[in-house]
Amino acid sequence: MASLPTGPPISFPATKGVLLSVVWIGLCCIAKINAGGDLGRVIGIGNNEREFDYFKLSLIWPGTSCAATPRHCCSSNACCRRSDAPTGFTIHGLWPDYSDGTWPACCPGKKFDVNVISSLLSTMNKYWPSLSCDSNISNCYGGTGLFWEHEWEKHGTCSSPVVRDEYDYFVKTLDLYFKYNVTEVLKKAGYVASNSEKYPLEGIISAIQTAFHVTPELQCSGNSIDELRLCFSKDLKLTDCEAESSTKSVLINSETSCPKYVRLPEVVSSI
Ligand code: U2P
Repeated sequence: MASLPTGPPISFPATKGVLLSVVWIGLCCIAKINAGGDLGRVIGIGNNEREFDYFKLSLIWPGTSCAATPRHCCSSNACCRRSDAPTGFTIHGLWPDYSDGTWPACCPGKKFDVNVISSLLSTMNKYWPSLSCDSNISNCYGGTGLFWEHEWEKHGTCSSPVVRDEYDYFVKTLDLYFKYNVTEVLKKAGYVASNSEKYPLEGIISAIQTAFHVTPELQCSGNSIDELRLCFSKDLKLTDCEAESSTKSVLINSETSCPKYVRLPEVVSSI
C-alpha cells in the first residue's frame, strides 16, 4: 500500500501564519468591494500590485455634486455650509492609474492617521472638503470614515514610489491643485458658476488647453459638469488625459460624456 509522503511536521505557529494570510487576503477583497463601488476596474490585491502608469488629479464641481445629495446634511458635509459653501472646483483626489483604463486600489500601507496632516487641515477643509457625510464614505477595511481616509487608503497607498507617505500624498495633491488653478482659468475665460447659463463644452476644453497645453477629462451628470480631471506623468508633469478620451472630438461626441452645452451650477446650500 502506498504510504503518504512524510514531511516536516507543521508547527502551530506556521498554521496560524497561513490562516492569518487567508484572513488578510479576505479582508482585502472585502475592502475593495466596499471602498470602490467600481470593482470591475480595480485590480490587484496585496503586494503583487504593479506600479501605476500615470496620475489623475480629479476635481469636483460642488454645485453638481451637492445637488445630487440635497438632504444628507451633517457637520462634515461642505454642501451644507450655506454662505461658506465652496464656489469653485474642490479636490476629489490624486489617483494613480494604469494606461489600460484600470487602476490599483487599497494597496497595503499605513492606515490613515489624521494627526499626520494636522498642519494641513484648515487648507484641506476649504479646498478638499467632503461633500457628503462621513458615515457614507467607505474605507478600505470594511468600515466608514473621513473622505481623506478613503482617498489615502484607496489611492494614496498605491501611489508609491512617487508618493512617500500619507503627508506627502496630501501635500503633493494640494500643490498640484494650487499650481494648476482650473477655477481661475475658467473664470478668466468667462466660465463661472451660474444657475442660468449654459456654456459650450468646446470652449471650456479650449480654455484649459490654452492655459495648460493639455486636454483634460470631463465627466458630467446630465448637462452639469461633475468632475474635471488633469493628468500627470509620474514626474508630475502635465500630460493629456488619453486613457479614456484622447481628443477633443471624442470628448464632445462620446455618448457617455458631456453634452455640447454644459452647466456649472452654483451650490444651493441645503440645511
Ligand atoms: O468613477 C467612479 C470612481 O472610480 C474611481 N476612479 C475613477 C477613474 C479613475 O481613473 N480612477 C479611479 O480611481 C474613483 O473612486 P473614488 O476615489 O471616488 O472612490 C471614482 O469616483
